[in-house]
Amino acid sequence: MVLRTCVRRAKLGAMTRTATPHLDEAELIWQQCLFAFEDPTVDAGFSGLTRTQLDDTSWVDIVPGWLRGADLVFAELVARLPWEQREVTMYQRRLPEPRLTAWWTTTDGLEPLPVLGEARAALTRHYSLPFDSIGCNLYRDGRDSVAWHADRERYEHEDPVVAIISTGTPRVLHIRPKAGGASRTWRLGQGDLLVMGGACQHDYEHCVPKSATVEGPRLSIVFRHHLAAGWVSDTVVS
Ligand SMILES: O=C(O)CCC(=O)C(=O)O
Repeated sequence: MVLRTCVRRAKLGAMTRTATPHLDEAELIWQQCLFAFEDPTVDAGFSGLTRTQLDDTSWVDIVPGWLRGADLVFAELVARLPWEQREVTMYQRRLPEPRLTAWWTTTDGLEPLPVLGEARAALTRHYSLPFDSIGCNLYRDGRDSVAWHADRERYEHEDPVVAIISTGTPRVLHIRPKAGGASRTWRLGQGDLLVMGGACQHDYEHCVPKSATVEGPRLSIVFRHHLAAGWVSDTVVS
């Protein structure tokens, strides 16, 4: 109960912090509540991993609860990252993206939190790929979303692997074949890991839809590889 109250208060403080450029409420509450949390860590052994083959060449890995201490990571990242409001191209118009984003690559120095370094190292080992960028997405409530799209690094890499950790309020993520056909749905909760691989970014698209029933914020942490040298931060929505 103490933990839940601390997280809720830190979330509220953090979400309104734009008006308080100095010592904000989230930071104060946070310092008072640190004792209530376990240190965040990831399961470097990927126990509980299940792979779903979407077809012969595309797959999705899921590890429930891969990030432990996800509440703490959520509150720290909401409070500390330099959130930006980007624009997206939709229906040939530039519109505010319905979520906030913050980016990190290895060229920026240390990861925003040590556990993100741990996660990056574990993913790099497990998938034998140099994960070198972290994109964080803050869905403030159910009105925020990301529309159907495939990630742009498919233009650069044959089979990019994209790993997503979810924190905060659970949301669904859909994946559907670009050629048409049924979509698959995963409900991603606290600390769950979803990894898209194989030809997924070429042959499938994914989205986090708006939801009339979701009230709380969700923060996703997306790891990508081979991007530090030339990151393209725009999202094109189909
Ligand atoms: O937030 C998510 O789970 C998905 C993020 C995503 O698809 C993207 O940023 O390209």
